[in-house]
Amino acid sequence: MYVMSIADIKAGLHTKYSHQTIFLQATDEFLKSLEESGLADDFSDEEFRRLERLLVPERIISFRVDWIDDVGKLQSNIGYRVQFNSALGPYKGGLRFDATVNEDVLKFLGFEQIFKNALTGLQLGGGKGGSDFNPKGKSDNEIRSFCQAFMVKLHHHIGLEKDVPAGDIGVGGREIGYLYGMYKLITNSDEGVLTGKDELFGGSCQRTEATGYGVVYFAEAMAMHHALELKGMRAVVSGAGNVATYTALKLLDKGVTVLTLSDRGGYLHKPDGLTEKDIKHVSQDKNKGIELKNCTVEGAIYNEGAVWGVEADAYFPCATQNEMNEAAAKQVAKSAKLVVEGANMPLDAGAQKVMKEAGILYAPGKAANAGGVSVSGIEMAQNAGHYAWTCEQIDGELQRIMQYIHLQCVECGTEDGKVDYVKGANIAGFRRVFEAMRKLGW
Ligand code: NDP
Ligand code: 2IT
Repeated sequence: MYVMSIADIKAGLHTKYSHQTIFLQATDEFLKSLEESGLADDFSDEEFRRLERLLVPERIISFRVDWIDDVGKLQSNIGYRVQFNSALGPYKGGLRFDATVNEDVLKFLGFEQIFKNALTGLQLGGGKGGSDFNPKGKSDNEIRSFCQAFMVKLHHHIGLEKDVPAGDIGVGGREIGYLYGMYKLITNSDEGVLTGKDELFGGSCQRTEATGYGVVYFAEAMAMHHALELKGMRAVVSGAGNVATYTALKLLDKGVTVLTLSDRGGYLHKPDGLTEKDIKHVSQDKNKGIELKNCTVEGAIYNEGAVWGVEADAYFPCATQNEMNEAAAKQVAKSAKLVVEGANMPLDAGAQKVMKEAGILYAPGKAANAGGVSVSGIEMAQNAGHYAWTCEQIDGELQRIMQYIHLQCVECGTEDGKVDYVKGANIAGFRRVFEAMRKLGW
């Protein structure tokens, strides 16, 4: 029997992967966009078959990671790499180290990454990996021991023209350094197989800042397209990690008042606006493992719970998936003009619906947070050419790519004069990957 509709494909996924609810949330959103676009109305059987294939990872690798903690005890975790789609180039996407990591979470992230990477216009396939290793409270020695053990297992499966990992939650510059150090030792090669490396050994200027900066460049393009100005707006930023920090700092540059930062425990709220010094101070404390409730920022109040009750003009969820639910979105919708995702899928399906019904300008992560992987792509190009670009060149290229992604969202997501950025991003990304799969004979 041939599959003849999107509804059949969706039903098939829900039957087979009923236990993978986060992955299904991501595929449901994508299939809804495809349905709304009408693109599949004339699909042949072959095209439906190809669509089914796009929804199944090309390969999932999982492995045990054994390491020794500071008291000499043998510890074990599970490591993964989801190599989702390589139609456009080598698998590319981050590694997440967090207690919540499992195959479901990494399949969702890998799936999102396919379309995000397609939108950048670069030659990048989609993948994601990581481990349920919890870095919280671990010593530097334990982090290094884990990273080295993880790479012993992962190195078989990655390569410059095969699969190029980077960072994500729990994996920053320090972890990338330890991972890359082990890769170099095992393989006796200096191919830049990871991105987000230190500039001392092949890293790119501005990769650390790229995701957050890109989020703001995207927000700026969105605002401009709708005759709004970021300057003078008040913004709520969630998270206090890499993406949140550089989103907040770039917002300051643009004349936006940044009211908040948050972590798993609660949020810091400074009604007069956090200064550059405040944001850098919080970031330094967080990098030392200090919780937000113990960070002292003059003029700021710490509250437990989620940040979404704070009134603002623009909201930048930069922490994690499903951090904003429908109830929170209703609070946000009271004052929001813009909601721009720095994290991957921070709005759940109910929250997305609220934004749509309220007519709020809302950009999904796969479009707005693509600046990180874009500069990763530029890092790969620099490594391949054995030459470092200047920071000015990289920032210029990052701005160009974010504007190009915005344009694609407008082209594929505009209906009745309104831009549906979710539909625009899904459809523009999909077209590129689907066409490549066809031409490759897949
Ligand atoms: P970091 O580890 O640097 O920071 C993560 C932040 O999110 C921390 O403040 C953390 O709080 C908070 N957080 C994590 N899990 C939860 C949770 N369950 N509830 C509430 N807060 C939580 O990660 P990044 O900044 O790199 O990543 C943030 C998001 O951005 C992720 O969705 C990631 O996939 C996405 N992203 C990252 C890119 C990158 O280049 N790094 C690129 C594109 C997207 P705490 O400090 O308490 O742990
Ligand atoms: O979600 C993401 O885009 C990332 N974590 C960055 C991926 C990358 O390869 O730079």
